[in-house]
Amino acid sequence: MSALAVGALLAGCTSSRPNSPGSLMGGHVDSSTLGSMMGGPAGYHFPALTCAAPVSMPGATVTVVLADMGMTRMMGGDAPMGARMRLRAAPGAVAAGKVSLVAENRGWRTHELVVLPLGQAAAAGQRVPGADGKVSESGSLGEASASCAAGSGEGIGSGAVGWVTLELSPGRYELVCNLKNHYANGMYQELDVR
Ligand SMILES: [Cu+2]
Repeated sequence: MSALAVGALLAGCTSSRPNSPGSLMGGHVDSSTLGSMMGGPAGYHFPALTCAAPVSMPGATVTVVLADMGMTRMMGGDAPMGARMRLRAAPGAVAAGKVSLVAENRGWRTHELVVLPLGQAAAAGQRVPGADGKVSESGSLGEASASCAAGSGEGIGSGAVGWVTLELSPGRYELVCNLKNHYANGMYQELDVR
């Protein structure tokens, strides 16, 4: 292997770590970082948000952007395998205690945010969905799946925001969207709590 190829591999390695620990402070995401979180001008649409989470929420705030490359708000939550969709959380690491997760659905389909424990040897994205296109939610610590409201519901509609405040112990967690085929289509990211 040439030195050039090694350099390219190393560069690829360092630039493909979306789960590397971020700042322990704050969770605000401005529009410029939103673009990079979503991978740049890759065809993702950003419909305007129709509501917002409470201005002041307990503990550290993690902003989770849910997005897809759908074409219309009438698509609902079901997605075929291979549909392009993403879940991006920032910061990727927070202090233990109260953690407020704010899930912004910037996609055209319905999405949700579920917080699952991540085992010592596991990595985000390794869960195997069942025949229903969903992964097991065993051990779930909570979810934001209501439109313009806290806690669980019928899913976060396109352009809506859902939020939840959880008490998280130090450890590794996996943020997932568990609507049919969404996990397999890439809607997961590790969250580290210290
Ligand atoms: Cu989803």
